[in-house]
Amino acid sequence: MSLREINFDGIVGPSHNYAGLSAGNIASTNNYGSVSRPREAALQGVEKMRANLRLGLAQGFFMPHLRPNRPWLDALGVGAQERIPDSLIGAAWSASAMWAANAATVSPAPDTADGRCHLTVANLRTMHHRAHEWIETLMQLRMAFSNERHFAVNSPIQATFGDEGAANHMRLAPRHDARGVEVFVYGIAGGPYPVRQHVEASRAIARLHRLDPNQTLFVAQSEEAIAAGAFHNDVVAVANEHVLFAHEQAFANKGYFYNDLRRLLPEVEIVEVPASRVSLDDAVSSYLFNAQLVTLPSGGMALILPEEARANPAVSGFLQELVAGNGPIRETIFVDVRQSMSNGGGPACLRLRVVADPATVDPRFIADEAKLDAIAECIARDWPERIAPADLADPALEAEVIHARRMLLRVTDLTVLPGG
Ligand code: SUG
Repeated sequence: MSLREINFDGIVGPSHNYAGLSAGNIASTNNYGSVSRPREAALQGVEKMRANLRLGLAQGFFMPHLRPNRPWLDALGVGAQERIPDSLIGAAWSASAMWAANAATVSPAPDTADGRCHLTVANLRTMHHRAHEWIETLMQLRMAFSNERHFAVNSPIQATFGDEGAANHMRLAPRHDARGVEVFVYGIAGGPYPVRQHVEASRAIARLHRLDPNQTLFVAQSEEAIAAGAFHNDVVAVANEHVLFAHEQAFANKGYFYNDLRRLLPEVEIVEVPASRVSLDDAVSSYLFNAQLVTLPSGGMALILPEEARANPAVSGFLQELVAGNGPIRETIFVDVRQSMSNGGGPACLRLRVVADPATVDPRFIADEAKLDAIAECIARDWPERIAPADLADPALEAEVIHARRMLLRVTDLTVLPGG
């Protein structure tokens, strides 16, 4: 059994659009009403996966969900052929399942009492356009990780407590396949914005995953970070193996947190970015921390960053110094995920990390070059080129996006999913 990190990216669905649905997510709010480019968005995502494969990283993917979500609308009393009420149309059409970091919280096998990798699907209850994702996410995870000798897939935490999955969870370990420290980050207050991760949800997940309480930390996000637009912790911090890369203002009581971390993992390296170098506003607009921090097969670590980070002078100046120094992060790689970024989703939002032996995962969810070629071909042929807000009411567009996704399900042999 060889455990390694596999990044599962959410393929951007054909209904990708800018509906301004996420208060506290500045990009989503600012781009409300813009014309989206679903084909370009999805191809940008495929290119990111392709680049990661070429780095020698293990790559998987999840399917976009059935949108508009007619079964959900049906349960809300909107008949199959009926016009969708304005109050529901954005949520019904949202392609937000692309942000796989919000699909689930994952505790790899070395951390759990039963030696299995545990996944708990996120309820995403705070934003109503995301609160209906978990049903199809659960189906896909139960397929991808159906091998019960190696995986346990839990249904979501009751909606009493908000849970947004891996975006608020970090794991630090000497190596991916060694026992680690799991850090659950939650919100208490966020100025004018809703807090999306509740500590009670995090505690429940830690119990359900049978984590060792002595190896588990619960850390509050700072209110200023949430107020500046860090609606998830992964907008201001990212961890990989023994490295934590974080903004100075990410956490409420960082002194306690860093002390605990150093006690539990003496080899930890904390790379903190001072606010005097990169302000919270620059961190949020550039998504510096929404990078994938990965260990390359050669041993060093690289940050896979959005182009927006290179374009920001304060951030790119900092990054140049970072890789020139003697720290653990040796390389920066920039990717164009602008369509996703315009809704507040950077490279790290688009992926869910699972430490597992790829041979134990359903191969339909594992990427290789040939499969990515076939997926890209389907997207280039069938995904709409653009969607303006008014188009969402068009029955012809509805038929087009349903057809496009069905074609993708055929290409990937996943027609058992809804709408297939
Ligand atoms: O939940 N945006 C997503 C972005 C999620 C980013 N994920 C992580 N940080 N891990 C959100 O706010 C915008 C959709 C719209 O407005 O049309 C949206 O849902």
